[in-house]
Amino acid sequence: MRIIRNFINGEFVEAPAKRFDKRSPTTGAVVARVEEADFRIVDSSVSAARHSLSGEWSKFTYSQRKDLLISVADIIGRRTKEFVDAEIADTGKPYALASTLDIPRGAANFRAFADLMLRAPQETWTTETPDGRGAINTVTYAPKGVIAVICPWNLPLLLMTWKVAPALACGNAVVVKPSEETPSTATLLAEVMNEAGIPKGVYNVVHGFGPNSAGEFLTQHPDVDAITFTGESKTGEAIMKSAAVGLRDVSFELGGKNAGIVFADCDFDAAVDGIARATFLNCGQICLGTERVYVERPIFEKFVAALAAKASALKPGDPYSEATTIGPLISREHREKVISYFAKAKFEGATIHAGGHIPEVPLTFANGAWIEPTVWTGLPETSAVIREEIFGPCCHVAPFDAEVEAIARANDSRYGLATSIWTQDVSRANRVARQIRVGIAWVNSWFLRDLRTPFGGAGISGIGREGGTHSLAFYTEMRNVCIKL
Ligand code: NAD
Ligand code: 6OD
Repeated sequence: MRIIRNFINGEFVEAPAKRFDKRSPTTGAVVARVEEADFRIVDSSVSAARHSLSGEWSKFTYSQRKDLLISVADIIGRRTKEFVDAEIADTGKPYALASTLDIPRGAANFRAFADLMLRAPQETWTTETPDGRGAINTVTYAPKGVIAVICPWNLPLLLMTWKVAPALACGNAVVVKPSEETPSTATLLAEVMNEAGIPKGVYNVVHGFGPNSAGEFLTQHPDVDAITFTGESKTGEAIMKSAAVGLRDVSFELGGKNAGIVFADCDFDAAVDGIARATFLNCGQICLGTERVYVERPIFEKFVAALAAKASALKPGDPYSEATTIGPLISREHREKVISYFAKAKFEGATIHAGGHIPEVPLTFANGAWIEPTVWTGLPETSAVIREEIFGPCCHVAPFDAEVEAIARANDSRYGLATSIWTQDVSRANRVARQIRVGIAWVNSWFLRDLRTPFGGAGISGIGREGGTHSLAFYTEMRNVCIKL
């Protein structure tokens, strides 16, 4: 049995006292035993990170840090197969997805942020003074210190490296707490860090759960300077309470209940493909995914039928088979949550156009967390299915008659992460995009990412923005140096 260990100060530490099982979402079988970090282990990871900040790491120039991060990207590239296998073991996602999205984006994150400090905006201001001599102001960027990186399970390597890469580029040290569901790729990345020559203590990994476990021990640790977190909005509230003690900075990427808006003048096939991708990719477990779709009435029925056909065509199965186009949910526990929304939709009288059940799968997969991709219509906007984040491969589709109505319905949510708008009228696209209260509005696309842009959410979908030089605001302490002449 594979044993997954905590990684502290450049070494894997043995801590067999408390272990938990990691089960495969495809078969339900135990695939690894994970050593859970107690407070003492978390404390030593934070000490190691703190210590590294005054060692050789602090002497690296920006260019040297850049070279190291490029090496990390190169090694992930060279070891892609290992990373893909690890991600599949933890999540069950199809090979085609892990090998084209998760792992390449993990490497791309290091490339995108490697030269962040070399691109930091340079500001100089001359200030008038009564004696006429004046002063010169410059802005410098110092590392923030020890950063806690708390990660979810849906895109494990992608989302973790999206935070670790800028943190290291800015000269910080990190302690990563991957999700208890996906401990493998953060652990594999530890090997890569050593291989690339990242100094000891700069990258640490602790395993465990949230409350009363590694997550809470880390976020409550007084020597952590800042917390970057991706996960549920409710968990964000708990972490914010921990961060309040000692007034630590937070950056939060949280849940979504994203609306797709499809106008009758759209490229119909592209819109159906796009909304299907936004709803079903990664078995619907993407925060940016679309669980509410509003379609202009003239094409409503045709659109629902086409989307339902896409849903029904998805094939669950062996992640390594080319025929497999949808994986399982992350766990049986998460499936219970998703199924509870299926029951609510049925109870409230939804029309089910596709899915709605646990699918028939071969015996080998009978204990996995499989679920049918599902499309509903006919629910009132007050329905829990339309208001709450489900995080499964399902959406409700409703007709609309006017642009203002579509905007109002899209905005009728406490979440505010993303939207995707489908129309061939560029003026309308621009007008609508500007009125939807979200962090990112895609037009005729979805999850098309440029890593230089600000990424984050409005409302309960997040706090702050990361991406490109916007990441400097969180990962550095900006300092104004004022020199009186
Ligand atoms: P989660 O909030 O349950 O857990 C995320 C991480 O937080 C895990 O590592 C968990 O162990 C830890 N944690 C839980 N409670 C904690 C506590 N009290 N203190 C410290 N750590 C704690 O989220 P999840 O189920 O892993 O992921 C799915 C959620 O993440 C969805 O809501 C999804 O929308 C959201 N998400 C958002 C984004 C984004 O960019 N906005 C990206 C991916 C996922
Ligand atoms: O693409 C990204 O940088 C990002 N943070 C994606 C988030 C996906 C949510 O599941």
